[in-house]
Amino acid sequence: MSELQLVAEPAPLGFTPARTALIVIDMQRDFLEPGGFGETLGNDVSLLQAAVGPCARALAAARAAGMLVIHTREGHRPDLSDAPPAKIARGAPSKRIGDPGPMGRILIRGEPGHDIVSALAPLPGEVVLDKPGKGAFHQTDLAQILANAGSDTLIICGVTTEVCVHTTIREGNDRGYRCVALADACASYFPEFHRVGLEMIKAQGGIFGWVSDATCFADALK
Ligand code: C5J
Repeated sequence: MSELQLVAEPAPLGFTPARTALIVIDMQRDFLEPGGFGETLGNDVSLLQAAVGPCARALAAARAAGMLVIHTREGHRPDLSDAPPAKIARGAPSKRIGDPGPMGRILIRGEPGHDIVSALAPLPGEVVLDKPGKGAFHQTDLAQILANAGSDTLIICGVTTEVCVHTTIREGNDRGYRCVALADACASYFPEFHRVGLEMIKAQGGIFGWVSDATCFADALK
């Protein structure tokens, strides 16, 4: 497939599907469902539901186009050996990382809460990347996977806009990728942070990326 045009801000972006990856960030029960990490921090997790439908739309379009699809999950080893003490100790959550909760231990790999929500379950053959930090490049093999695939453009969606989505886009931009956030397929516990987070990406002529949405992405691939 040759170069396609994506409607985006601050400017349209040409992209080649064979050199583009869709990265779905942390659409896990721990962030989206009651009783998980997000709720222990005092958040209204229902606010993240808005991103599920648009993420599904983006996934369907990318899959139909045969694009590289990557799902990330934030979480830690059961023995917490990869969890920085400063991360575990942070704030005053109702439960800390590793504590037992209704969906198993909070933010621990292999527990039910660590799973991706069923509506966005990875298909066999799709990359599922476990990351201990906020960014998808930190302590993962994402850079190698993208290099092997010849990717130059990253279409990014998931949660939360101003934390794991932003960290991944900022580092992806520094590593030379053209990074696009799909606005409606991202969400935050803080609607204002979501709005301003998207503004930050595309300000100053696209200081570290582009902003589009799931419908524009799907339309570009039709
Ligand atoms: C957070 C994330 N918010 N996936 N993680 O801690 O954005």
